[in-house]
Amino acid sequence: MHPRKRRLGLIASLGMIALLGIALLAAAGTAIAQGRELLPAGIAQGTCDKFTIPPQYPLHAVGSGMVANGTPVTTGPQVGQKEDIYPVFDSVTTLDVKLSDILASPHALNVSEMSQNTPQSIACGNIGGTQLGTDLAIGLETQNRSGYSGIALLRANGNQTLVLIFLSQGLSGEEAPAAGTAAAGTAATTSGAATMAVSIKSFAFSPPSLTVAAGTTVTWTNNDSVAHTVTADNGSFDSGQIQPGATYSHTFASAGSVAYHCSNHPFMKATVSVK
Ligand SMILES: [Cu+2]
Repeated sequence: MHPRKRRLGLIASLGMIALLGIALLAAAGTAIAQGRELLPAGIAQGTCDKFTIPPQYPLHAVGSGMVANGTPVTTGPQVGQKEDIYPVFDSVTTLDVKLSDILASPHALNVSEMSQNTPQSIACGNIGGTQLGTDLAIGLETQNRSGYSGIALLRANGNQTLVLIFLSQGLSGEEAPAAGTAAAGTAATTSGAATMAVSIKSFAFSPPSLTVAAGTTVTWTNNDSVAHTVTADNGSFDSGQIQPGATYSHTFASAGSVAYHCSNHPFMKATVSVK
């Protein structure tokens, strides 16, 4: 699709987002998985290809349920559909600068992820486009194959500018699930079988809690469109990057409970209990 056409479509969507305002922000917070991964954000001089660091206008970090200038909102229960939902990360910042001043020279809105204590850009948008009243909506393009993309809204408000960021991951679509993966949505599964399957889909491990007999081999299949890892919290196993469609297996020899996570997306957490 032509980028400009896509951007116009995004602006149309943004109109609704702007109208829904805080109500939508609260809803976005509830859609987030547990955990608060914070993604540093800012408006920098330059373009997404080359911008200054640190940013001229730092923004509140993008995270789950970060409403009202960095104050977290209490996340509610999981509601609505359980599958194929995409957690939305958000950020709201009021800057003490006029939007027209930001627009007076080239600026880019960049969101980063801390990778080994170094910020790496994961989504970025050059600030420009058609202003709708006081609002300018921009698309945030995936950077460094992060899978993150989204929309930012910059709203002129006198001498201030309200900046809203909505970011999600995997929105460009997923590949068809591989055959033979575990059914999703099961809270806990018990089995004495020698092999068990866990599906990685929509940025979640399914089932999130698995109970197996000692000696069982568990196979994880990545049914998402981005890479994930299966990493034991205690370091006893680590898959490395599991590309979309690929699998990883680990045999649990001794009894005990092992929590694990995805090192790319620390909010992805699950447990295997070995009896
Ligand atoms: Cu992951």
